[in-house]
Amino acid sequence: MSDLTPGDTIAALSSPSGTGAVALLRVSGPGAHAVAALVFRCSRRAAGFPPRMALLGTITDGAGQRIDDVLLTYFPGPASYTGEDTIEISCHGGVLVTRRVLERLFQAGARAAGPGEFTQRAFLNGKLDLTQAEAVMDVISAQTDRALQAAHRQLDGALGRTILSLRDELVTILAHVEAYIDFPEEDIDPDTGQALQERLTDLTQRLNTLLATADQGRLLREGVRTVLAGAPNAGKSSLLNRLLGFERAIVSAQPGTTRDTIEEVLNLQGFPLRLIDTAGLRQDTADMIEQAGMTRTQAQLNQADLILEIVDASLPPASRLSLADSATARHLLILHKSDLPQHPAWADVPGQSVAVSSQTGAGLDQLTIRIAELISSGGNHFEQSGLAVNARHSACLETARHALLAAQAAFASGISMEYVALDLRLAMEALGDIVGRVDVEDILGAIFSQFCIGK
Ligand SMILES: Nc1nc2c(ncn2[C@@H]2O[C@H](COP(=O)(O)OP(=O)(O)OP(=O)(O)O)[C@@H](O)[C@H]2O)c(=O)[nH]1
Ligand SMILES: [Mg+2]
Repeated sequence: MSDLTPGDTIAALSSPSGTGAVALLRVSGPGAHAVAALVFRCSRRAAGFPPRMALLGTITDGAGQRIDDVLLTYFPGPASYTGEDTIEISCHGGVLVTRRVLERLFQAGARAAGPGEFTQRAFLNGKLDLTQAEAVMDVISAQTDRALQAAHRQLDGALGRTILSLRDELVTILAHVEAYIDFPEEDIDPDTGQALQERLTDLTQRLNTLLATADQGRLLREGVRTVLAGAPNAGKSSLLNRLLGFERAIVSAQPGTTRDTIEEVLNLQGFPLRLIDTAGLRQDTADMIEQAGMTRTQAQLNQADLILEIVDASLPPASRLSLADSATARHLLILHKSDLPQHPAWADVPGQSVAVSSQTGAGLDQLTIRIAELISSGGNHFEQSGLAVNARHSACLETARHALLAAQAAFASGISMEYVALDLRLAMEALGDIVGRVDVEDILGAIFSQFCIGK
């Protein structure tokens, strides 16, 4: 049927499976054009497939019978998303019709694409660096404007450029160090030594600044795990409903109403807040289901980024939350039911607190501001650069930082420069891993361009 090498050309449904007005299918690889020629009929076909022009036509089966009327666009490589010849087909968005079109593409010689394979090819063909490839998924999964902006900055290559500039600096330093290895008889004069140390310190500082954005990056990508916790009847579910703006959880005057955890996402000033309502915590229940609920509450507290501790401030303080296991989470005390007279014992509780009424809505604006402040704390570096590294970048940056510190220590101790160079190379590799580019040629190029060997 087709003379294509199997496996070279991939095809997949790029829009969600299910029913919709239109579905988009993509084919990428050296055989894309041939696949299109085989399956597509159109009155203008005699003119071939003009690049980047949508053609209205028909996908036909092997016997020439119509499968669907579609729009087909041909993107010759390298000016395509993957860098390869690509065709995009917009067909009707039915489950059966998309399946038939896809089957026809396979019949014509394409194979089913694996997850992320189009973007992987874009990376392998140098259209994107690794951070940009990751940002594609960040854009798709962004839930708030702030998360989307951060993803777009990374997709534009901002993080990749920052990493490469750090790496370039490292290459230059390494080139100097290598020169001393090549000419060991020449001692490093104190000024040069001092300058090298300063450059290493500065570089470490820049790594630290990037590493400090990891927290914001995680909160933007995964959402802020915000746990509403407190004694039964404190009004946790009422506050959840109030914040969401609809009646998500059951509210009742009976303590122990919420048994299971309930999770909903809220956009709070651009931060995706994963609000988690929990079963109220109390000592004296014999109810097995309520106890199971409380175990879940504790598990949620242990994983929380932010704990909103809710108390009924019209009553005297009873037992407060024990937050020993959640030491890393930010914490805010909510003096709830502020529409009722406050019990005097709450007047001077230590720590941050906000008075709120879910019944009247009083204090909600203040609560929103305080939550945003708590989430943004430590986010200065993110605000300044708009960059937010993910867990993978963070691990590579940590490796680079350790290697740089080791290089500095080796340099200060006066042992052979070979050891310094070894650590610098490790740091360089770790940075290269972030963007997916590791190249020894870089060092050689820097050595020969900066040093005159005949001198
Ligand atoms: N006056 C007043 N009553 C409130 C307020 N918020 C909640 N309540 C009442 O407090 C009671 C308990 O509310 P819930 O939201 O179910 O409390 P909860 O903390 O989720 O309770 P459990 O799920 O049992 O742990 C209900 O009778 C609510 O109407 C408030 O702001 N002011
Ligand atoms: Mg509840």
